[in-house]
Amino acid sequence: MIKHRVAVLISGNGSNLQALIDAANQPDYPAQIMLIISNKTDAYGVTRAKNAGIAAHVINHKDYSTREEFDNTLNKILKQYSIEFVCLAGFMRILSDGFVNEWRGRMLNIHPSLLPDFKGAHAVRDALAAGVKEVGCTVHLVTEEMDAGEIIAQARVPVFADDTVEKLHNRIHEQEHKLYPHALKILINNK
Ligand code: 4DW
Ligand code: GAR
Repeated sequence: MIKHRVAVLISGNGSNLQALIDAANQPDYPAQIMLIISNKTDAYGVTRAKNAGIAAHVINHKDYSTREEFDNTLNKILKQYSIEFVCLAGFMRILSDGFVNEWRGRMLNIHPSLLPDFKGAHAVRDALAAGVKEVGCTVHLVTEEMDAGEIIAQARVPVFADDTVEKLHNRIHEQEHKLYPHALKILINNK
């Protein structure tokens, strides 16, 4: 079994990172998480990486004067680790066109809605406010345009009358943690 080299980019809790780490620890899963990069020093996902014995780098975007400089540092580290695929998992920095171009077709993102519905940074809140009866999550290829790349996989989640944003997002998370490893495997097997 060839295990392809994957990096996960995070900015926060990293529950999707944890799902990818756990999936990659299965001997028959076609990927190994080699590297985590966070743009936030206090992201709990960094602790998850250390607990899993996976290399973790924190690159604070405030240390760079332009997005391109930040992205170039990101790219240098990815190349140092011979990374083949990048997974954005709660990574909240917009990546420049040059970086997206370099990783076109090899970089995934997970979004907590059934794209193309509810794009943007407040998808769960917007879906709840819209009163829809069903939401979900989407794994898609990353492009210059936000939340717009080719969809790799989606999962549906019911909305209940007494749902709060937190309760609904937790129900979506449960599906995300199954969807992301499944979607990454699809991408790797299609390459
Ligand atoms: C995404 C889209 C917009 C923002 C944050 C996340 C989805 C995934 C993603 C991250 N970086 C990306 C994507 C993407 O789909 N395509 C590209 N880059 N090219 C967003 O608006 N982030 C803002 C900052 C938020 C923060 O730091 O808290 C921003 O201005 O970067
Ligand atoms: C996930 O729910 C993911 O769908 C969402 O951030 C959360 C990260 O959680 N992504 C976006 O909203 C992108 N616009 P995690 O840090 O526990 O994986």
